[in-house]
Amino acid sequence: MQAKNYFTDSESKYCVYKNAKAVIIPVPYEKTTTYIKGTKNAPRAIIDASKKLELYDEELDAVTANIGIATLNPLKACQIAQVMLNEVKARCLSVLNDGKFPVLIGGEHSVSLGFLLALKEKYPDVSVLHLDAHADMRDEYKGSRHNHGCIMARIREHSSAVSVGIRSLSVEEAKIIKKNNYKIFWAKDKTDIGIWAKDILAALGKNVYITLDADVLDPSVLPSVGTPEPDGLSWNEVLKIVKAVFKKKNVVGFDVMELCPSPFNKGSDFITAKLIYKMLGYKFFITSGGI
Ligand SMILES: [Mn+2]
Repeated sequence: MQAKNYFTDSESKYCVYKNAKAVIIPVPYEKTTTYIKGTKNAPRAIIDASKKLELYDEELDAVTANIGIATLNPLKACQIAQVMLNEVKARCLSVLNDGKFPVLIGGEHSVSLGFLLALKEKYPDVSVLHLDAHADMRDEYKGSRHNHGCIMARIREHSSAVSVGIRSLSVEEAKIIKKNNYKIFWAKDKTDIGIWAKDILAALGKNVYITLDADVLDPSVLPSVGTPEPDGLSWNEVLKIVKAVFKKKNVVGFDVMELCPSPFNKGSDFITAKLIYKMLGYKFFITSGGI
């Protein structure tokens, strides 16, 4: 199950599954993307780029890799959504049952439902922090309820969720959000990120799953995504939000989805790898205190 090609280029003793506190679960699944294709290549690109990361984190004064970060073999992509979801759920659950912290890397966003269902077995009250340019609230899209544009509609059937950075949606999605009074932090309303972070914390429960679509970041920071949208969050804004959540909540798992690697912008792969590494650092090296 453990991959030979693993996240970071840390000494191999830290990457052995039995010693690892965190486990990377690569899911190179892509079936329903609609604009630029290629997110199935993201897990490989992220892992390749991660080997060039500096392992010392100057913000945390720590070498995050020393917690032990194992990497599983990429999940075999199957084109039947329900089978894929079941496999993602089973793999995430086995990592959770081993007492380790799961990090899923996609692949398209639709498989996050399998991760949520695994987390719910352990943490029935888990709430979801969703960072994304898109609302992803279509009940069905292009004939499938498991289209990547439906993921938050599926997730909200099981858990409460807070969506942050949203700046692209259909009129039907806007109606659903208004009707149900869903908590959305619109990109257009972003002013003071510290105030946002406090409001986001207030809207989340104790146990939190973070699902992050790479397109939440502004395309000037991270252009290689399938459906880029202007006026996204900066690197620092995303870090400030997730840091506050890691500090104040029990984050029980996270995913980073929808990077769409481009041969013309390898930097996006590296920045995504660094984001994952920063989030792992926050999980294991920051303690509760003020924000
Ligand atoms: Mn998106």
